[in-house]
Amino acid sequence: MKTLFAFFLLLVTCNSVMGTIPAIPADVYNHQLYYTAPATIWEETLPLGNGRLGMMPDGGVDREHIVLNEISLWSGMEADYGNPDASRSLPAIQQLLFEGKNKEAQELMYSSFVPKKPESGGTYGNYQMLADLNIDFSFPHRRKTTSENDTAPVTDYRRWLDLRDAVAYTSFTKEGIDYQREYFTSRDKDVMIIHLTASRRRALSFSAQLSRPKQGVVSMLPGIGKEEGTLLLEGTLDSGKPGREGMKYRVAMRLISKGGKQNISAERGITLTQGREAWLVLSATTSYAASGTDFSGNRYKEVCDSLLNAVTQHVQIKESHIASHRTFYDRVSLTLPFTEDDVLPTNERITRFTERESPALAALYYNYGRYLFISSTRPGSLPPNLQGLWANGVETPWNGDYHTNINIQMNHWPLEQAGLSELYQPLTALIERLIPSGEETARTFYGTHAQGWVLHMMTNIWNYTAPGEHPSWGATNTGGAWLCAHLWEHYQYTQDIEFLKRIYPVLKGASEFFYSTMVREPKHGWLVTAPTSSPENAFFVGNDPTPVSVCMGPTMDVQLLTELYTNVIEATSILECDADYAAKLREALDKFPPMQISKGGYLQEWLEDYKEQDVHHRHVSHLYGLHPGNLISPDATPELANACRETLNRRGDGGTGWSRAWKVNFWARLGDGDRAWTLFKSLLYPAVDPQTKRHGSGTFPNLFCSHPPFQIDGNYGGTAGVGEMLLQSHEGFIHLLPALPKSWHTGNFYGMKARGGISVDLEWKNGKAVKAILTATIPGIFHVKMPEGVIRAKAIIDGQSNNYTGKTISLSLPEKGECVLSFE
Ligand code: FUC
Repeated sequence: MKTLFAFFLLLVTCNSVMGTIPAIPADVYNHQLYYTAPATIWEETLPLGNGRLGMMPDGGVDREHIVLNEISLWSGMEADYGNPDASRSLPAIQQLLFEGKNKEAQELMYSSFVPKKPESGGTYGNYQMLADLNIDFSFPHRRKTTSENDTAPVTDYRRWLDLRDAVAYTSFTKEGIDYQREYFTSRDKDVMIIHLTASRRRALSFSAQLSRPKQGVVSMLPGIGKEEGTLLLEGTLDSGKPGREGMKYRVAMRLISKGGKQNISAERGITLTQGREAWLVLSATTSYAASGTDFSGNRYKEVCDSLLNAVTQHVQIKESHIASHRTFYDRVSLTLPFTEDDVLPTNERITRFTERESPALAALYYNYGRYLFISSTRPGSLPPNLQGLWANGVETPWNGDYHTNINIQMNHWPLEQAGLSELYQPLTALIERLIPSGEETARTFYGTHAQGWVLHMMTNIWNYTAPGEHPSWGATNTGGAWLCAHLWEHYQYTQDIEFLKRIYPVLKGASEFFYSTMVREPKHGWLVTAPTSSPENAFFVGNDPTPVSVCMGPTMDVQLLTELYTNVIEATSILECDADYAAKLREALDKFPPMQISKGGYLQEWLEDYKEQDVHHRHVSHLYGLHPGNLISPDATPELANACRETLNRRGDGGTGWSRAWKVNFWARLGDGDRAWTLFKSLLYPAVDPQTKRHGSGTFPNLFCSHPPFQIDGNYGGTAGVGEMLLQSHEGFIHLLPALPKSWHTGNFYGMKARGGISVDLEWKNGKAVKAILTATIPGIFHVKMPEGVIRAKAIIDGQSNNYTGKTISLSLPEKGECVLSFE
């Protein structure tokens, strides 16, 4: 422990930022969460994960409680939700909408346009925690007592999470003995490890038990010969359908120790008496078949055993784990101005942030967002759900599912820019798996003329695509269209033609659904979606005091489908196919409604200038075109951009966690860095009320975003927001420092990616870009907007130098070609 501490101090004193504030320590605080006491709530514990397995240790001294997760552990099962009443009632619903009778249309939907069975509970299922691991310690010269009676003082307590290494630690001293625990979830060996040490012989004694609030049976497998025994926790979740078994899971734990005496029993778990060093090794599997991995039948048991065996032979796998994590984590770096508050424990840093500026907290948040993403998914796994990978109960809020009217999308916003491109695979695979179900839903809900596939506003691992059970929020049917924007984005960043070929049928199928089902509204003859809703917001029709949500052609649908059609058209031209279909889409696009500005000066959310029920509503769906879409910008559409500003001012700077995160991105796209920073501060507002301990919107002590409750989308949205403040590339050019807050006056980043296949490093001083290095991953011509405040730029490519003074710098780069840009 002492050595580790010394190393830590060395890092603190050696690093300084760009030489500007030498007295202030340093880069280590950009990559570390740390605390001086054990966690008292789960949202203070430290998340670890390898994209499939997760654990969150609380660092308790007498009892360590660790919640374990496995990303595919869901109750429920695949089921048929097709409701034939839906397509039969569709013409009547549309007619009511044409007549302005939205309330009547919504009522008719309640009785007909709903899934055959209610999707919450039942077969829809929910994401569940895997298990609780409790480790009870006894310390030398004392019998194990309750913590109240145990008066031996604990000194030098510290627990921390190193984001660079993806390893968490707890260390403390008790009765002159140093104890240290080290936790990590190995990426390459696919196991969870807890490494425990004591500085004195025979000082380490504990008993480790596995349990689960329900559906968990503990048993043990005795070791053979010298091999240690294995503790097992197994169970079968509810399928939601009587007589059908749900998903099976198995957790296995083994102890390897140096010194001491081991014992294992189903009743007492695994115990170690008077040891000095020990490793608890855990693995888990479920019977869910993801991406070709066959865990059906008993195969999952074999997989679990072989994993454990592999590890018992190689307990020292920390180094390879760190190396593997760093291949992702080290791709990007960000440094922002430090202040003296940055050395505080993370919980105090968050509290202090309400009083004083601390730009480096944004760098930590950005790094934490990248860390969480790397930890919560990986190719072959599932995408991060509403809580990423981490859930601490068997009933997870909103079923811990994949909401598709903002949440799963926001989860993926930071990904490409942060250079984690291959982590798109789980989302891509999830979308592809949804298609057969989405085709079925298209036909049963919208009629036999409906082509392609549709996904409404939520899904799960069981390929759910039907509308939600309450049409007021469940009618939105552009979830799939929005996900297609992500597939397109991946293509834009990577320019990978093979990927485009693979996803073209997905995009085309999504567009075919809308092409075959959109209708002409009677007033202007515009082509619109009907019925649908603007996610979760409600409005009043005329003087009717009843709020209603069901409508035709809300602005968000128009924007999403404009992009979807445009992307399909572009794909047909790149892939040289389907020219006739592209021509039809072009014709349809001409009949879409325009984006409208309301009489109040804000961007209109619906086709009509309805009064909304809640002016502060968390969803700001109609600004999709500003972010993450690319239909509105201060340069290209100044009037619409201004209307967006009015909308945001009216909505206010509060909202749920993810809503605040989205607003950071909106203001970054509007080029207002200081306002984006204000919203970031609102996102970081301490979520736990110090007096009542109740949870509000903002950020928990472990930097998890609070909706409330914990929802990870806000973390990913906020991470994307920090990126958007520093680098944008959605308008056909690279925009350096598009929304720099005044307090971020000096800093640097490297490794951020821009669309077109390019990597960007940048250094800035006193609010002005100084030097950039652009590296092309594929050859091309890249346009860079002259950064704010810069008069002249010099570009050096391959020893050749060129000077620029205009508005844009155009660079032709070969593959791996590098350009060094200096700015004056
Ligand atoms: C959306 C939001 C809610 C919540 C839920 C999981 O429907 O409107 O605020 O985030 O997803």
